[in-house]
Amino acid sequence: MCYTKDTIAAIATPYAQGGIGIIRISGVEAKNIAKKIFKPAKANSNILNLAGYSGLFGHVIHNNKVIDEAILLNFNAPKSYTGEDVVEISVHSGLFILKEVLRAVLNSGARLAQPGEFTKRAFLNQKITLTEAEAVVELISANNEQAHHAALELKQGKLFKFSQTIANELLSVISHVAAFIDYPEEEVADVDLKQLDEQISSVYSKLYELLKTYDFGKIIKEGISTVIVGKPNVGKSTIMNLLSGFNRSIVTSVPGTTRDIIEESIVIDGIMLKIADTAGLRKTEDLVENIGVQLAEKQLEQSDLVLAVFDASKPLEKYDYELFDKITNKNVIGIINKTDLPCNIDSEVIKSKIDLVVEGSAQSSELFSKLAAAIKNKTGINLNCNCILANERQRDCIKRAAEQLEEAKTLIAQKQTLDIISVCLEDALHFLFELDGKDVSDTVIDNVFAKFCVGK
Ligand SMILES: Nc1nc2c(ncn2[C@@H]2O[C@H](COP(=O)(O)OP(=O)(O)OP(=O)(O)O)[C@@H](O)[C@H]2O)c(=O)[nH]1
Ligand SMILES: [Mg+2]
Repeated sequence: MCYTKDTIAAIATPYAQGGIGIIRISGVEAKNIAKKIFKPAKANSNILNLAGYSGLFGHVIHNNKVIDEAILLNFNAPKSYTGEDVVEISVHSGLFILKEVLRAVLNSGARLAQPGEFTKRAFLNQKITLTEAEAVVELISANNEQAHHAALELKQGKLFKFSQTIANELLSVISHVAAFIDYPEEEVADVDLKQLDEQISSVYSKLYELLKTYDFGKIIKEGISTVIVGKPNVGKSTIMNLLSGFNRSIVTSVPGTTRDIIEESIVIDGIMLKIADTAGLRKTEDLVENIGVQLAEKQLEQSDLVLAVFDASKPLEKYDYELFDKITNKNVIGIINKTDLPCNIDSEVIKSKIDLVVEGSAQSSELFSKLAAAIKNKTGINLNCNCILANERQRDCIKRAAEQLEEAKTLIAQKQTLDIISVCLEDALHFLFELDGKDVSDTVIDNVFAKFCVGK
């Protein structure tokens, strides 16, 4: 497989000013290279004899010039991130220092690591599975509690274990069919086609459930697309500002203030929303506002969650009723705003149209807590749900495996021979193995690790 044994190095921390920057070296020559550029403070210390997980204080010296004070950390193979000998040199994170230390390391015999090459070596040395390696990217890019939770589960092998259970179930079906085909004279139980169909359906339904998690995974990473709608002046922009925690939208007492779509990403109780404030829905002769209203209607169609706002101080009117029609089949939270003013609205009508309604004033933080609870309730996000597919590659493996099982079921229905049916079952198993990096081509591996940053 695509594994070169040379020693690689890279800056493992962001290339930016900061407290500490780390240059990571991995490979058989790691310690020899470090020895050439690192002078321990204690003269009798020898890098080559260092125990694993131990460190030394000293200086990085190159071309007889001190570059910086440094801490050298040593990891002996196979007990390191990559499974190889690894040395990490921590210095002050200055752009010049980092570059000079890296140059010193490269001049002393290391090669600059490619993006993701450290993690790729960890995979090739069987320290982690392919899905765990992918989890590293997810962990680094997680920007909210749920995305972090899902990434951590992936890293801890939840998907790997789940896919293994499914693969084992399929394997036992395949083994039975194969034994029956290959050893007809032995006492292998008959393959009952109805039973075979049921066994395949059982595996298929697990794959199908897993496939559904992909969209969920996307939502928790990118945010639930949410729109705030309602007729003009009901307080949509005030709610936008309440949720985002700053004056994102302009608020005035003039109906028709918001025209463009105003977007913001916010995290409420660990749930990420990509929220859009929109123009008030009404018929208008104003050219600019009219465009805003059209944009709002389009946004409403595309969004997964709708916050439909009503003004408690005014009776329901035509535009409110039109809004009810537009949101019939959507995931909606109704908000009866401005309850600090004398009430003139028939809130029962709203509650008969929308199953989850909160009431309050966008000018008070109480509405924020009520909305947060409603959003949690509506989005049904459960941090303890089963494993989640993290990327297109993983989804593709599961999808192909499921397609092969569907094909096998069709063949059973057509009463085809077991030989033909078992080819589909074996293909399905191959795609399940591919998910975790068994049976996987170099191109797939290269693609996975190309998504990493240098130094990871
Ligand atoms: N009393 C009271 N006034 C509110 C409340 N929420 C918003 N307002 C006021 O209502 C007016 C309209 O608020 P906006 O947030 O601009 O309303 P909007 O729905 O975005 O209006 P458009 O962008 O014009 O469609 C402003 O004067 C707000 O200060 C509330 O809960 N109580
Ligand atoms: Mg507005």
